Amino acid sequence: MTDSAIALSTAPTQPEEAVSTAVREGLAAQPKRLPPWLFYDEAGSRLFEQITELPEYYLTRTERGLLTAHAGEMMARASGGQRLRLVELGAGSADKTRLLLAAAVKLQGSVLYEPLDVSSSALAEAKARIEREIPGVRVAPRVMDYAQGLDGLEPDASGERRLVLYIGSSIGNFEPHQAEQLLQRLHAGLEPGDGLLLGVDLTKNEATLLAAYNDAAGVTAAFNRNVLIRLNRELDANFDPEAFAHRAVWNGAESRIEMHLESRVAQRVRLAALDLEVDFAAGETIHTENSYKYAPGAPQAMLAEAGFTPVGTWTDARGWFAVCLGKAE
Ligand code: AVJ
Repeated sequence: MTDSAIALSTAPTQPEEAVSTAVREGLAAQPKRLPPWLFYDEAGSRLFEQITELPEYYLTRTERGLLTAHAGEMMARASGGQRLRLVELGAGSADKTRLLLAAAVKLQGSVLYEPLDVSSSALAEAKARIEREIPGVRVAPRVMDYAQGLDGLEPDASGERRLVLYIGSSIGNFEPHQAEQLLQRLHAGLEPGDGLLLGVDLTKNEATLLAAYNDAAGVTAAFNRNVLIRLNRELDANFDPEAFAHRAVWNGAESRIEMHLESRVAQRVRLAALDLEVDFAAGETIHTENSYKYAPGAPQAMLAEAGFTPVGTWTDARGWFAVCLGKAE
């Protein structure tokens, strides 16, 4: 091995620019904050998968129940008799998506699935697994950030209708005005007859909401603190994760669950890669996530506001979660 090869292989990896910028801004803000997308490094993605299986975390289970019961009807209504292709925003592990893909194959024999994600490794895994497990599905992954809309998608020359899947209540991480803007951008990238299938968590009794984000096994607490472990690794920081308490609270005025990390003591943390020192007072918090919960009827109103005609809503018997279909005009 040459000297330069050794130098290259041992050089500290550059922190990703988006991470540095978000952390620098967020920890300088008052109150301090970090964006929720920082949760999803490899360990965080695994912890999130564990969250989805917790007894208290009703979201995934409830949405999966809706898709299990109604995927056929959802696909039929979206197709309106024409062939569909499915585009998924932030596909991740694409676990619940299989129910929709299987329904599309049943309806039309085969289907093209275009998962969009910023992680090329997650996409490659999803492609291999889905093509192996659901015959009739062809997967065409796109590495892209959908936050700015669907501009990266080439126009569809096949004559198929696009159905955009935005499930999992991911939209709940956005401020309502940002959510509205995202739906408008999606609408602008679609043709008349195309659709959007949106999964949204609904308002419900406070105890149920609080339990879902304060699970007894402490997985959500570990998920929240994992962001500090990520900063230790990627920004050469010296956070003591156990010196921060997990807090999840219901903010009724804003209709959202908030997650925070609360400094148990007065402490100074150094982030060497940013050449930054940050002081925390005892009890001071870092706001790490908002998870908005929508009132019944609000998802359909939001779709309509963005230019979609709401043509179907599926909810569970308790009214805890909604999957809504909007059609672009
Ligand atoms: C992936 C944004 C839907 O808000 O419930 C789970 C993330 N945070 N537990 C949610 C999350 C804490 C989740 N979303």
